[in-house]
Amino acid sequence: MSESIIAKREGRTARLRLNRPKALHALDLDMVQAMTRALLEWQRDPEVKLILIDHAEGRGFCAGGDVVTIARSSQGHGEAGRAFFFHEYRLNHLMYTYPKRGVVFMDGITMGGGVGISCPCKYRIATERTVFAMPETGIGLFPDVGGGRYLSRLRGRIAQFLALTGARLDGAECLALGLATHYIPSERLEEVKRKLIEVPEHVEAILRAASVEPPPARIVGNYQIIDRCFASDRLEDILDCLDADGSDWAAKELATLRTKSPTACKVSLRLLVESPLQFHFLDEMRLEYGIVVRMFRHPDFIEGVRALLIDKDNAPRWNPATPEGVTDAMIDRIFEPLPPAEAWTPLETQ
Ligand code: QUE
Repeated sequence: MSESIIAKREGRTARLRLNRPKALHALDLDMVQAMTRALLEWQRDPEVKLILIDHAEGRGFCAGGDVVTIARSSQGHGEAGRAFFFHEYRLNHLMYTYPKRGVVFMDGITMGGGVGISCPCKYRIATERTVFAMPETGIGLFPDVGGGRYLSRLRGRIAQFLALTGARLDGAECLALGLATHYIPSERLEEVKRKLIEVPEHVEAILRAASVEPPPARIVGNYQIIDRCFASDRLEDILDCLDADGSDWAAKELATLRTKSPTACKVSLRLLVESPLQFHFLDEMRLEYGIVVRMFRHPDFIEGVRALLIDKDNAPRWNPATPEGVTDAMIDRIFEPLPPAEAWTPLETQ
């Protein structure tokens, strides 16, 4: 049993605590499998009324997936990458279709894989420490773990903005966008968790009573410019619009976008066109898995992880280096369905 997940029944509440503090609780394959095993057991247990998800002592909540290990192994046969994403997406799908209510405490950094285990929960708690982002285009990936679905359901063109720039949202912004359901000061969380464990049936009343009015959500003031500059599904149009805008905001976002992988940006834009056409979450996961199998062996992923997480020089050399260098045919190939024998499938034991 993995120590990096603490899975424990506490009365009629079942608790999953992420416990890999030295990697900001980033998910590795062991953690994904430990969470899956626990959830499958609790699904069958009529005594379990509520799932509580949080992180153990120290900074949280979950920085993403264990991309350093995957990037290192992807230069070989790539089996470790395939296995990780396959099982991570199975966990995401299990949570999305789970028959019991979940409460997640996004009390700190909640990025990538952390978003994938938060968004399926019915109750999503933001605090003054929440930092929510899908930053994958910075390492040559795209907003996966269901990101295509969660982002594309947000208002206006927020999805394109968040997916391309990897912009960080605070707790108040998460609440305004509906990514969080409650805003609770972090100093109240211990008491809230204690009450949830005491009377899980009262989850809604407990969360409502502990919620406070958040500070103003800054992103609301940028809705108009986001909708205008990110209106197109073509990366080149978005860059042109930001360039022509002339505002400080647009200049800053343009500079950010230029640091991202052009291939990953185009893949993300295409995903946000395709995701709303996916009927079931299962279809979304199958689509994303096909893409990620191509992307985690693309040189941009290995280079992005090197530049941002290993060498930390923040100077990735993308290939192709410019949006014009990434053709529609290249993106088409990344979106081709996998052969049936290699395709993603959900857990069968539900
Ligand atoms: C994009 C990502 C990740 C990221 C940075 C990105 C990601 C991830 C981490 C991360 C951060 C700190 C750690 C760690 C991992 O950073 O998925 O182990 O200590 O896990 O731009 O997708």
